[in-house]
Amino acid sequence: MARKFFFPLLLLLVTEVTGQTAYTPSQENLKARQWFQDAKFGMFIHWGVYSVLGDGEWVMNNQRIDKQTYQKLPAFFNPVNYNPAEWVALAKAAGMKYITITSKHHDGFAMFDSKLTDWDIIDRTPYKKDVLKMLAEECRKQGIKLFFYHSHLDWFQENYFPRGNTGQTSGRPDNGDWYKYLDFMDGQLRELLTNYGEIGGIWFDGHWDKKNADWRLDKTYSLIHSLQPACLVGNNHHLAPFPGEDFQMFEKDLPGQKTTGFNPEQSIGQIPLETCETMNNSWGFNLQDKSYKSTKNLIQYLVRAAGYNSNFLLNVGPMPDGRIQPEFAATLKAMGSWMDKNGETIYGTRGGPVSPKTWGVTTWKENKVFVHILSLEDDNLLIPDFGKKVKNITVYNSGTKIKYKQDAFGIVISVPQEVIDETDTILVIEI
Ligand code: FHN
Repeated sequence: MARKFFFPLLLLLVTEVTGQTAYTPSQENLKARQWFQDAKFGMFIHWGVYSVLGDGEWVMNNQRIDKQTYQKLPAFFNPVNYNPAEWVALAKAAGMKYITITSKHHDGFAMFDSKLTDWDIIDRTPYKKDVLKMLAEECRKQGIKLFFYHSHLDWFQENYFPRGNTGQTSGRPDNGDWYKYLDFMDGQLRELLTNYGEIGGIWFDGHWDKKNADWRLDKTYSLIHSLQPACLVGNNHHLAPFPGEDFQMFEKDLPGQKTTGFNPEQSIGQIPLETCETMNNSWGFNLQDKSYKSTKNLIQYLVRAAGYNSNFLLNVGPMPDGRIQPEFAATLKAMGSWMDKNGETIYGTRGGPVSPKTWGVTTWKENKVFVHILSLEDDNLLIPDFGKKVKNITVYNSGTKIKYKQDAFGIVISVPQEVIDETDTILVIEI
């Protein structure tokens, strides 16, 4: 077959089969992926008018509030204590390198100045300021990358029709133009990728609400990459990655784990990975949720994520007055102290040569393998052979020499009790 017909036909076939054309990331996108994998740790922020009710970000759906009633809420959203410089400084103090904030969650409310709807922070709240623009400027000033979480799912727009599994009690008419909704969504993404400077990535969520719909991902992803080629696209659809996606996220689970039921069908793709988790059990501000995870638990989550070659996106749900609750701030600062001492074993590493174990994980950077022992079962540790000759093994930070024996089967390491750290005993294998 003449070449001039073969490739267009192949492209058409790929499109038909996957609904997506083959995607070739640009050089700046590939560079951004490297940066992302090196960054390792980010702050997730779920913030919206729902925070006024203090019952999480699903309150509109869970309390069966119709949109007429829900529209009363923005009038009470006046975050007079919002200080983006403090938020960014707190993220940095925690050792975080990027922030992913909700530009629009499922309630459809735009936390930015959108010209496509008055259902936004400028037109509907007494605060009348673009909190995302303020944050974007502060992130640029303090050297933190900014990503936007943008919900595919929308409980407010009437063109989000046929509706999906949720938002059935939002009081919308039983008609609408699905492709007009997608045009509206693409229009808001154009605003976010045009008016807020360099955007590190777009974190989509909500595809799962209408799994079989024509989400026109190809068109949306192409729009994003045409506006900002380095902008990383991720989609929390809990499926294997689609073409056009630059990173893959997992929710409340390490990559490949299926402990929460969120990711039953999700296989691990060949693109950078990220897992996300809450500091209590809520994404959006929840007044009553005091089930705070310990600093140790969250540090170990971060370490395990790195061992799974994944980033860790840790969430805060700011209060309606604009403050991040003190319990979260204290834990984030404690995590930052740990990162100050041990960040070298996390930042810029990749998953180690030994697959994650119950005792812990390994991370790898240049000629060093960092062994993160999180729960040692006995005094000797067996590291299966990974094809490298060991030069020496020491305790990270102290440099204390560690006894070991290497043979064809692997490395047996003797871990003396006195070097055990109850959060993370880090050994350095120099190869
Ligand atoms: O429904 C959302 C939820 O509100 C939150 O944004 C999380 C964050 O990963 N994602 C969805 C639940 O899977």
